[in-house]
Amino acid sequence: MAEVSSCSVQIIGGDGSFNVDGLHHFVRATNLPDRGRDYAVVAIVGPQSSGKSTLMNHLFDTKFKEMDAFEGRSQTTKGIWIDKCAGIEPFTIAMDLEGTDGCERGEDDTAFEKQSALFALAIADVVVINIWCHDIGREQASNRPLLKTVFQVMMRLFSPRKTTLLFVIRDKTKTPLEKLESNLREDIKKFLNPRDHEGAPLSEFFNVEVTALSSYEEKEEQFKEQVAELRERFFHSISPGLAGDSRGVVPASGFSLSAQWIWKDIKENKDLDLPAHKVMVATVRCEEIANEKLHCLFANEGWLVLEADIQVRPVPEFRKRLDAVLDTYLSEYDRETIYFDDDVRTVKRQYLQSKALEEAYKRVPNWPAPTPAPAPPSIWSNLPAAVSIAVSVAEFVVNFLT
Ligand SMILES: Nc1nc2c(ncn2[C@@H]2O[C@H](COP(=O)(O)OP(=O)(O)OP(=O)(O)O)[C@@H](O)[C@H]2O)c(=O)[nH]1
Ligand SMILES: [Mg+2]
Repeated sequence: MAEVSSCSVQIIGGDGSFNVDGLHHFVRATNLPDRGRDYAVVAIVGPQSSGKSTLMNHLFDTKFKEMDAFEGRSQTTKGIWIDKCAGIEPFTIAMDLEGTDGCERGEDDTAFEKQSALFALAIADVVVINIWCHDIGREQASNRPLLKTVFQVMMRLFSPRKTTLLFVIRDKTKTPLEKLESNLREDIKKFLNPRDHEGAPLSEFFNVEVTALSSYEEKEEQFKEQVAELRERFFHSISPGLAGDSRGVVPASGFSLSAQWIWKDIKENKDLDLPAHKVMVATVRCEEIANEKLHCLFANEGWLVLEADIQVRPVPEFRKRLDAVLDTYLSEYDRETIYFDDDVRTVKRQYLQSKALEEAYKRVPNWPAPTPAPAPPSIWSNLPAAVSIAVSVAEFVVNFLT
């Protein structure tokens, strides 16, 4: 069962269930929809009990649950949790994942770790890969299955943008960072199949960054200083910065929907086509916003006065006054949909316009029958082929779900 705490929210339970209410609660509490494209997501993956939650909490002042060292080493984070990074601009969402290789799930049950790694890669701008320093360059290291998972699932992801993989090496030794970094890059190469993505280099899909931290348990002061330095890199991360480019980012008001659909596809073992997802999200959100505007329009004082007037006498310039009210809501629609796909928002704008006129004619029986309001142009004729396929899939999914 999904849990919600006052600070952080478990959006995916250990059983793979999606906590829709919890995510809505988080989105509302943080005013996320107002951020437009001005937000970033940072996720952390890594072996169980490797200090992931501890690092996130120190980096971002989040409140993820950490293991109590005096209780012994066992699984602490279950499923996937999110929290707001405190004091970081732009608005940044921290995502804490269940550790990999935990004995709780057993050696053969790697389904959840693959699914959650894919989710992190699909949603986050920066994926922190938390690894032990002593594992670098070792054949039987605990980071092996993790790296294998990350690069395997990457093949199922079609993303229009580069994600940043930030390797954080924990409990660094005296070995210089340059040396560790080159060993790590050698390790990574072993997981890349030269035929994957037609042999394109890793750098085409990811920005790879490497950093190292002293042990929190042995050298707490140094750890804190280094974490403070690392934190600096998350300021203005999207302009452009650590988070890379913002191509393909879903506007913040579509984040919740997007996360749910991506998780659903992952659970159903589908390849993830993020550009198509973006269009699906745009279709649903633009239509929701258009319907909200319709609702507001017919509750608007200007419209109500006009509607009352025309019931008793002819109103000169009725259409002009109706258009003035409608324009207010069209402008609001334009503002609220600005970051969504242009083709989709144009189609849904025409839908808003024609629905508004249709409804106005229905409510004003004395009004001479107008030439019928133009039917909303077929999405098919307005959109490029790839987009229209995605829109129709979206509409199918929406119809199916509702
Ligand atoms: N050696 C060492 N231990 C650490 C470090 N940071 C945290 N720990 C300890 O590691 C234990 C696990 O910490 P968590 O932050 O809960 O680890 P986690 O990776 O989130 O664990 P799971 O959520 O169960 O996967 C705690 O006892 C921490 O105090 C570190 O830098 N080095
Ligand atoms: Mg944890």
